[in-house]
Amino acid sequence: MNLNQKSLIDGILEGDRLIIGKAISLIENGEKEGFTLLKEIYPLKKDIFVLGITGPLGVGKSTFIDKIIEKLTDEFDKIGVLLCDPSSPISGGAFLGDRLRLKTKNENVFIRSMATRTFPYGISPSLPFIIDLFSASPYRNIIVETAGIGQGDVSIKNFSHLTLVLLSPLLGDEIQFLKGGLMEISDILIVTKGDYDIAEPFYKTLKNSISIFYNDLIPVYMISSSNGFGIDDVYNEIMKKRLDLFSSDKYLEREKIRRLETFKYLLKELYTKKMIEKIEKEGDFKEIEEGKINIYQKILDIIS
Ligand SMILES: Nc1nc2c(ncn2[C@@H]2O[C@H](COP(=O)(O)OP(=O)(O)O)[C@@H](O)[C@H]2O)c(=O)[nH]1
Ligand SMILES: [Mg+2]
Repeated sequence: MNLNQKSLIDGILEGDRLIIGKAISLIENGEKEGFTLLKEIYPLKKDIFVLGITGPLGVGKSTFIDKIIEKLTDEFDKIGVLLCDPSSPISGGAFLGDRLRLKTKNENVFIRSMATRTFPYGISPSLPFIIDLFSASPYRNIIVETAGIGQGDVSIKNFSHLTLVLLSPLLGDEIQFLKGGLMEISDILIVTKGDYDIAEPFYKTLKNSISIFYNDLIPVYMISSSNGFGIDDVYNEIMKKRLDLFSSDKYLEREKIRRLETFKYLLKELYTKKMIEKIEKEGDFKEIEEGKINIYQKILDIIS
């Protein structure tokens, strides 16, 4: 470990915001230095709590987070917020609009927006590694907002300890929700924009469906981030479930999943990338283009 790395690690352990920001950039850029850093801090990790917040674009995720941060900062010393912002499919650039919704100026809240780039999932490509980074820092109560761009968002379940699914009465989400596998991942269901008249019947129908199909196993709430309705109830439910996690085997079970999924994710993201680069370097791409290589033979050679 060189001096530079040592000061990075010390900065992360101490919660130095500038250094954590720098470390995130190293990881996001896929630089080897970032992964060397992760290797060094892996043994220094402590228990982390990741609250995943998902639901379609525009449902009110960021606005809800803004409300819930106020309460979380009363309870916990430091809060990390990771926003997976949808990237524009045309320009490839991120809107980074989520950041604008979060108004907190609290020094103990670390907020980072991360573009999803052209990544097919609703999470940013480096999110699982950044969660590991945070677990060595004092920011060990983390909120993650997914991009809300499609079915890929459900992958958040693999990396969070508690998953909140938000649905808006305005988007006709019920069908989308039933189709998209969101039901399977939700620990708490939240109907947003409760200040609209149509919210109440939507909420009742949803609650009814949950009681029929899921035996009331998933709690359902209605909130309004505009007038504050229901926010306290959701907060109390989160805290209740958090306590339940830590006082049972459930936390360890979720951690087992998170560790393994993070490793598989590393393989998918980095190993595949390296393999493609290697094959390209060897000049095989040209021959593949020209039909000189039997691609199925090539794959058999690689995997055997
Ligand atoms: N009326 C009303 N509008 C809301 C509420 N929550 C969010 N919004 C609005 O819905 C839009 C999308 O909210 P945003 O939090 O960015 O959604 P996200 O894409 O899920 O993060 C914004 O214009 C918000 O002001 C709410 O409780 N009531
Ligand atoms: Mg948002």
